[in-house]
Amino acid sequence: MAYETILSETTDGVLTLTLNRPDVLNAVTDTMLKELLSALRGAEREASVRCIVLTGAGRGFCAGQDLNSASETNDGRRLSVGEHLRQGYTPVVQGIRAIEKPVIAAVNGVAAGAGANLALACDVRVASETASFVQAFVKIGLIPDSGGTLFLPMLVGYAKAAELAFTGDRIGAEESLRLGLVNQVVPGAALMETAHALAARLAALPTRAIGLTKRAFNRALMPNLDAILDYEADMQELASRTADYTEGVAAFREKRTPTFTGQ
Ligand code: T3D
Repeated sequence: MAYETILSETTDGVLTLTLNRPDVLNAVTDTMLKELLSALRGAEREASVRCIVLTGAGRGFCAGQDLNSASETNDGRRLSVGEHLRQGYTPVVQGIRAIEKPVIAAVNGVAAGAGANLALACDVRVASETASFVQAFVKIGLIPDSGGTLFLPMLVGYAKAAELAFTGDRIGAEESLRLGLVNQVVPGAALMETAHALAARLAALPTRAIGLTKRAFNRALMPNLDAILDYEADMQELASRTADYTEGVAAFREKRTPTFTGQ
């Protein structure tokens, strides 16, 4: 199937989805969210797909929400941030967690905001030496969404999660490995070969058993995921009504340092 914002290719039971807006580090638009969801649902139905790899085109993995694009309903009404999360991001995160096939993030570069948390929603992360993670939300007055309030502390522990979420500091691949955010770090040139080799290996194993294992991990570790995504949307709605959010987004667009007032 041809998409506008992602590339999709299946080889030997492995579906590779490549976020494909490299000029903006694969920042997320509504079209991209719809296409990702459609690709995940297709992969769920298609028995010949037995493992999925998610990666980004160019030098970035994904810069999170496209801060220059507005989200609208079919009748042209502008969506609130909370509504946008519920309609756009939540189904994709739920889709990654619900599909009973392994999903590997091949993190080729910077993963920021919701882009970082889409990577964290995956089962396994292989990172290139140039990969980095940024919980960028705070820099525009927002809270970690797309499951970040669950996945981040689950992977790195609460103290480090709080530090990363509160500061918005960018951490590199080696630090991410040390913290347990990624499974493996490899040279950039070897990233896709390494991710595909792991994917091909998993695709040749008993898919049903792996899927049931994933379902059991979901139950053991993330039984409240739906409620957490819903609560994040509520909190993000509140955050998006602050002056600091308006200032944060304006500063990003104007390429200047924001001045936050705490309001
Ligand atoms: O609205 C809702 O529904 C709420 C949902 C929220 C979910 C979220 O994801 S909120 C968080 C959104 N993302 C960010 O705040 C990250 C913004 N980007 C950055 O902080 C930096 O770009 C990075 C740390 C990711 C990378 O920095 P760097 O120095 O490697 O690259 P750069 O020069 O900043 O970016 C390269 C280009 O991509 C640049 O465009 P230009 O100047 O070459 O024309 C930049 O503007 C563009 N870009 C990067 N991120 C975004 C973006 N354009 C639109 N939206 C972006 N998120």
